[in-house]
Amino acid sequence: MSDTERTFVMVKPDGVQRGLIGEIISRFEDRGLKLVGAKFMQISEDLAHEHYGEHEGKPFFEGLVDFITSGPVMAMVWEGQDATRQVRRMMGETDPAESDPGTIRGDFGLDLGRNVIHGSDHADDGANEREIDLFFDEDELVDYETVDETWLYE
Ligand code: IDP
Repeated sequence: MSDTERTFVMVKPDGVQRGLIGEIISRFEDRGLKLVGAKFMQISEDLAHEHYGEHEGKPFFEGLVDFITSGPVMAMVWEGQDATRQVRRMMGETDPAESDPGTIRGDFGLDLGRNVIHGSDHADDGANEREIDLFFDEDELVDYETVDETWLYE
């Protein structure tokens, strides 16, 4: 196996309210990714500002903070080969309307402001580690091997 990495994923409040946590987790499990951390939580205003800091000042920023703090989220860390990029491919585009059927946003969303899931941006170097650090303490992440790794990786 090469390029094993961890990536931060979050089912947003709309995904939680719509009962999509299990479906989304199943997709990543089926793909062969390994869950190494999970936290069902409510995001504070401070955490929202930190997490979405790059969007501060944009017209949609306040609405985004209101939305992401409006109800619980399922924060997770998934591990696997090329995990950050593969999760993004499975998520689809930022706008569900532009996302292909078969992707999470393409199957479960219609509107840009309600796009169900967040995943670290693979084009933003180090975003995965930064976001994992923001949401998880080191001792909340688990190192373990699964029985099928020999059959997932050459
Ligand atoms: P990403 O979630 O696909 O990485 P980003 O550009 O980082 O996309 O935007 C973060 C989040 O901000 C999006 O997932 C979406 O919820 C929200 N967002 C981005 N652009 C808009 C917009 O133009 N209107 C409303 N919400 C937006």
